[in-house]
Amino acid sequence: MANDVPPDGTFSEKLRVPEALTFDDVLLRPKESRVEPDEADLTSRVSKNVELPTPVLSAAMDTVTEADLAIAMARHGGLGVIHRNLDVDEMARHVEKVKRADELIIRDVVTARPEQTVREVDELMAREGVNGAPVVNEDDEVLGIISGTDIRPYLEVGEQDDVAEAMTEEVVTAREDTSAREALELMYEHKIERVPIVDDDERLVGLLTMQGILQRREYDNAARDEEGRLRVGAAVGPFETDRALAIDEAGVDVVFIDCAHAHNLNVVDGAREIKESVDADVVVGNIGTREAAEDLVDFADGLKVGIGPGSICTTRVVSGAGMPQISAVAQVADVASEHGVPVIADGGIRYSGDAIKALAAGADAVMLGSYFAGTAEAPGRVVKMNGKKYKQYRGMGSVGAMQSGDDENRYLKEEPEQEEDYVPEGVEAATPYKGPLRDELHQLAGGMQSGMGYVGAETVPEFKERSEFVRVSSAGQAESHAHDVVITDEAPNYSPD
Ligand code: RVP
Repeated sequence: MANDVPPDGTFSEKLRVPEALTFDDVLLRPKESRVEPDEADLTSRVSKNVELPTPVLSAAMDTVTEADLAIAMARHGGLGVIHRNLDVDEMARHVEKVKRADELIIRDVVTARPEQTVREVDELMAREGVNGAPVVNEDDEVLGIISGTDIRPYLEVGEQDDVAEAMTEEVVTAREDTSAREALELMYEHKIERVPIVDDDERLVGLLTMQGILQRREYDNAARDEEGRLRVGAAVGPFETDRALAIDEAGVDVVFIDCAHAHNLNVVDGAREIKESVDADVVVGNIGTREAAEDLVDFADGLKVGIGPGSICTTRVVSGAGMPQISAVAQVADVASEHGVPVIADGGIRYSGDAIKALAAGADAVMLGSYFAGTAEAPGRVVKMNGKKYKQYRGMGSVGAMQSGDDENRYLKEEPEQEEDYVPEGVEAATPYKGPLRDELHQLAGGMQSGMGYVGAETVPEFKERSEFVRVSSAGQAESHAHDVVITDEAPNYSPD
């Protein structure tokens, strides 16, 4: 009855609901600035002990992050998070591959024995992808070094001589504390390309190569650990302590507890147990509310935010639950920042502008899936449709991803007997092929720096402090995009939805 209608028009207390906002609802308010965008420093933390030059993460999805993409991400300042649709040993190998990719001192050295034949060593080096190997005895003492140049003349004349015959006996070695510069000087002086590293008993403990040193120089903005190795993250289910221990042992920098709803209290217990078992930092997610943050800040090294914003995610329509991403990030960050716990905004980021808005809302770093799934380094084949190149991209809660994973999949309710039994919360899709990751990350970081320039902030903490939002109407949103024109040449950082 009309008399029951309260003055503000709501019919029920239940409908007095808070508003929640997402990326397109807000813009950064431009402010007085002397900051040139290329001077803006994006350095920020993803977890209590891990800082990145570019606070951007690639999603733990089976069409996004394996070792190759994680290597490229870390070389350009970000962090790849290896997905967990892999068996534990294989996953540990992906982590090790990243950690070993740019090692200054190679620890896992390919060696030869003096009694091996030249042909055997040639085959060994081809298999391992190296062009030289220290020759050691059974006590690992260095006797010589053999390279492709030593071997080739023997192979030409079809000789089967042993390595002792072909190797260079005068080996220039160095100690563990040799710097890259000293090693280069040694190599220059002796016209060599590799220097075995030996301990006080002259036993081989590693190898420095010219290629390794030069490669390191090329990536001067890389995300590295204290020993100079590339950083890497990897995902585990909330009850997968064994997987967590295996990747921790393999040297992972950050373990990501990967769950669709980390405010499930059983998940909180599982995550706490994993945190107590590993040395690496532990980031817990995903969450989307203040209360969830309150229940996790006492042990988590980082919190990951996103309930339903992902491009391939149908959680909100399937379950009816979710939280628009800017509001979710802001709520979690309010709590987390008081406890010094970094926040990662995960999902829904289409443009660099979205990424920097996430930081303005309080995130310390951002995670993206679709943005990187089309890069050359992402797993999967390039396919051609209507003359255009695409790569597969699918939600980890899609039927396909659930079928190829184990029963710890974050979206799986119970082990299904047939395809129709799955209740997916994600779709399988394709995304345009984009070429090398480097160019994508460059556009993303460059756009984020522009945002810092408009707000007048030189560092991320300053940006978070200074930035303010304005609310945008739907007319304002339309005005933001290219409009009333026909785009003739696609920009590298913009394509209309
Ligand atoms: P986007 O960058 O918008 O493609 O979103 C990627 C994020 O989506 C992931 O990091 C993850 O949190 C979420 N995701 C992954 N699979 C699914 C799903 O199937 N629902 N959602």
